[in-house]
Amino acid sequence: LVGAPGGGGILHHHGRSLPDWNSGLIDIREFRIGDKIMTVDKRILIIGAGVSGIGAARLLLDAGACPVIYDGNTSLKEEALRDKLPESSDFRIFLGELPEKEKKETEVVVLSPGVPAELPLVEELRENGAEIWGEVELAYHFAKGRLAAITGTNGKTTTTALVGEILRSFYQEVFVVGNIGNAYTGEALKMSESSVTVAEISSFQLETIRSFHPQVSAILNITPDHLDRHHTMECYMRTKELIARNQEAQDTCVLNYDDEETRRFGELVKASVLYFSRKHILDRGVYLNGARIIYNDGREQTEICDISELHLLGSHNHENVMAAIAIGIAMGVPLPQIRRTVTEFRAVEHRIEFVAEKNGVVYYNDSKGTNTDASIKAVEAMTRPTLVIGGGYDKHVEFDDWVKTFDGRVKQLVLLGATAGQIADTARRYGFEHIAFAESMEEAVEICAEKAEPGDAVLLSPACASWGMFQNYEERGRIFKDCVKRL
Ligand code: UMA
Repeated sequence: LVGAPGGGGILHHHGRSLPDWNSGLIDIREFRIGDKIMTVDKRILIIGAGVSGIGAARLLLDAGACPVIYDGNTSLKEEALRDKLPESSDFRIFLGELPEKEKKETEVVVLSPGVPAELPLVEELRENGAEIWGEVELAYHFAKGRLAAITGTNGKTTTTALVGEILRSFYQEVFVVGNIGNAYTGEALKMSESSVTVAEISSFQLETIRSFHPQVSAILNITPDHLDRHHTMECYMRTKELIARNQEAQDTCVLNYDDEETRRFGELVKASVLYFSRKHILDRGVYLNGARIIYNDGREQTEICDISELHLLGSHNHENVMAAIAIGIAMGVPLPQIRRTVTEFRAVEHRIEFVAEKNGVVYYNDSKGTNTDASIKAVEAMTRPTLVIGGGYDKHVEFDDWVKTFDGRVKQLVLLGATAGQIADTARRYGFEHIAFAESMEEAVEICAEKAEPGDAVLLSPACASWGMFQNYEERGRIFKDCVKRL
């Protein structure tokens, strides 16, 4: 467990180091004066003016600070950013270059998750003595009530959304925040002691946590992703595990028993572990027995539901449901409410989302398939001959495992983006020849519509992030849906 409480320091993995970016973090209470914080003259720099940066700026402004907002993207419009923040508030914005004076005077840096802590600018600020905070860590300091935090390579968003619904079925004041698209900083000040929050937390966000301490944590699975940012699988795994680093014996850590890494991690955590499993009958935990989802509290087994009652496609989704059940139980929601919610819940947008049926061809939007593992699950969930639209930003991963699942299921591959060539080469190596290339999503959808026959499915599940062609996977998914609707 990297940088365990009190530990700090640097751990080495395969020659790569995973520094504790936060060692020596200033205690936020130093900033508090009455209800206001940071009225003392701390100079706070927010890096990134996206969802997180704007959330962090709003929080800091509400709390009485005067932050500086910086974004490296010169094509952003200062006016548009100002419109997102309270009118009369006191902040400054820099786009493109950050003046030397600002670099020198910055005392606290708040990083957006997309900004690597090893970015030269961040390094420079650290060397100048600035403290590095993540946006999640900042939010956590102001948040109140109980917290469940979910990480994992895949299934995070579906599980988080489902847990949100489970919590709403029982609690009054529920917040669903984090990587799901709703900045944690944007909600933290609205919370009270009776609030319950579920946060989707990515590995990017975990890189810069320090005191973040959820009462319930969950790691759904760990497969290769974001290796361009975390460098090695080892670093990526250790980063994911940070979600439980501050947990104590009275807390719960929900883990996937079928994933060797997360099962092993269960032996190391201080929190009480609640496993879920699709493949094993558990003495304690949530598991699948035939088609029935069972909860065993260590004494008795209770059937929650039958998987035929669920509206989510694919066995990976059965895992997400079991994880959500375990998290719901650990958050104190009674079983009847959990049962009702999981059987009513439908797919989240961009996750094997049904779009339309055109000329007997069914179109699914799985734009959230931003890595091979997610896209393998989507391909495996298809029950018709399928045309897949794939490719996108290059995260330096291999596509072999994804291509191997095509056999007998995928009849056509339409590729776009930076990885198109690499995916095509991989597919050909496995004897898959039905490959077309497209310059835009519109062209990709048109090619599919032309080649598909009644009874087929078209699946957008790129196995890659959207960056480079789209702002984010949501934009990619919406453009896909618009193209399909226009057919
Ligand atoms: N920027 C810089 N310098 C850099 C990198 C980025 O200035 O080196 C600027 C960009 O120009 C841009 C801004 O930072 O204007 C974007 O910041 P960001 O990339 O952190 O994105 P946000 O809009 O703040 O959204 C982030 C998450 N994005 C990422 O982690 C990349 C969102 O997750 C999340 O929903 C949101 O915070 C709220 O918590 C998206 C995501 O793709 C969905 N996550 C990855 C995933 O799920 O695989 C981790």
